[in-house]
Amino acid sequence: MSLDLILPDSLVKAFKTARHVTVFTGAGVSAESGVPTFRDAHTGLWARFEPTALATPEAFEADPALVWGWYEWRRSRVMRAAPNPAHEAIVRLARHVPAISVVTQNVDDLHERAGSRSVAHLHGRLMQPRCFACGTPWRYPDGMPNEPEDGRRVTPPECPECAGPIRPGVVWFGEPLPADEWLRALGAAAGCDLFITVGTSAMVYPAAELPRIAAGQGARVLQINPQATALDSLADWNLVGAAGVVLPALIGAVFDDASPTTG
Ligand code: BV8
Ligand code: ZN
Repeated sequence: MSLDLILPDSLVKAFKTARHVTVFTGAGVSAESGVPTFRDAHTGLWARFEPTALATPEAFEADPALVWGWYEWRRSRVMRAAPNPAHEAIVRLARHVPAISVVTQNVDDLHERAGSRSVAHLHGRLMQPRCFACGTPWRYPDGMPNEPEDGRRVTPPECPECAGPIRPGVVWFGEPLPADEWLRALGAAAGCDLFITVGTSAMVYPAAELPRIAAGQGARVLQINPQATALDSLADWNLVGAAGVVLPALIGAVFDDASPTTG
């Protein structure tokens, strides 16, 4: 579906004069790929659990099969998904600006599958599991996990080094962010002159600090989200709509670089 966007001149100018653009994404950017947003991911077996309660080391210790099952269900959805026009538009944007940084809260690999390079994953990567006890990296067997629609408990595999349980390569609540990725994200927020926040409710910290750090450093802030968020008042521009529709139309309109889907 193509969208004829009426863009404020100030926004077009901000894009055309940008030296360094930082794109900050959340679950909403993967929603149109069929990957449930964090709030939508607790259906079926997990419906009676708060996602912020499930995504904790305590929940994994209390019931490893429940939590591992949840992540196998989410991994099966991510592996069946494909990047959408929002992911692709971010790749195209990189061609039109001197410098771009992509910082995501998403644990899926759709930015990379679309072609984005050196994406900072603040909350880890679903595809990089490791041992809960000794930290030894582990590799999933090839092939798609075949998880029932409503999910099921799955006993975590055993670590070949210490026989401890394998855990998903994500950052759980109460756990620190990976220092190198966080430092890269801080640099991207502090060093950009245009900060684009796409598809995030900006409720989880310290990630949600990044838009404020960017604005505090004088960057202009563009928000793309179909719903209101805590960033509405911080943003210089709020484009209300789905990322997979608004982003390609925006890049098409500003840089006359229409994607195959908006031609
Ligand atoms: C830590 C990985 C310390 C796992 C995730 C300050 C204040 C208050 C609380 C805290 C604070 N500092 C720390 C905390 C505690 C906590 C926190 O923030 N709690 C919240 C709930 C208040 N933070 C932590 O625990 C962090 N760690 O602080 O450690 C420490 C330091 C040193 C030593 C020891 C400890 C770790 C946080 C990371 C948790 N892991 N993910 C997993 O995925 O299972 S967070 C997870 O939830 C996601 O990664 C993401 O960050 C968040 C979900 O948010 P969104 O991505 O925005 O998704 P959501 O569903 O909320 O919204 C979707 C949005 O998209 C909506 O706005 C919707 O309108 C929009 N949308 C929908 N469709 C579309 C769309 N937009 C565009 N297009 C569409 N089509
Ligand atoms: Zn181990």
